[in-house]
Amino acid sequence: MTKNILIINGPNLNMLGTREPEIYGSQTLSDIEKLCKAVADSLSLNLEFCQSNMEGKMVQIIQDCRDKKDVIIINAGAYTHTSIAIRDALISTGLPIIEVHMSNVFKREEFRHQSYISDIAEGVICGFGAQVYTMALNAARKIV
Ligand code: DHK
Repeated sequence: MTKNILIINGPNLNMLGTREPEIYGSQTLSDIEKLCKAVADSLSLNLEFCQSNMEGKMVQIIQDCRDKKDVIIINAGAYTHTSIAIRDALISTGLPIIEVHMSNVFKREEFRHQSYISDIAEGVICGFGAQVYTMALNAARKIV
């Protein structure tokens, strides 16, 4: 049966393309979505791709994954480093989680080294730009 994957993006990731391109590259979120859809198709995965700047909206989207998705891939943006609510929502789904970051957060400010998601994730991929999303899709294919 086809597996269902959610890729959820947090705050400011809608600004990709113009936002600090030296860190995040020049691709827009829509470019990345198209790339992910193509890779998901090639892996026979059913993909939903979304973004929100709002923590509560992200919590709701994550809660709604229960019994509907098989893996959640999340780039929670800055909420990675602050949000116990998103952590608790991810745990409540009981689903495998893959955490991604486009930048290598460990080469950056110390506050980005802390994550409320890493210790509940199957794995963490960071530092390879837009490719982290396609790497995560390949990893998702292997764990479900
Ligand atoms: C994206 C963000 O918006 C930051 O707040 C994180 C992450 C890093 C990324 O690298 O994709 O610290």
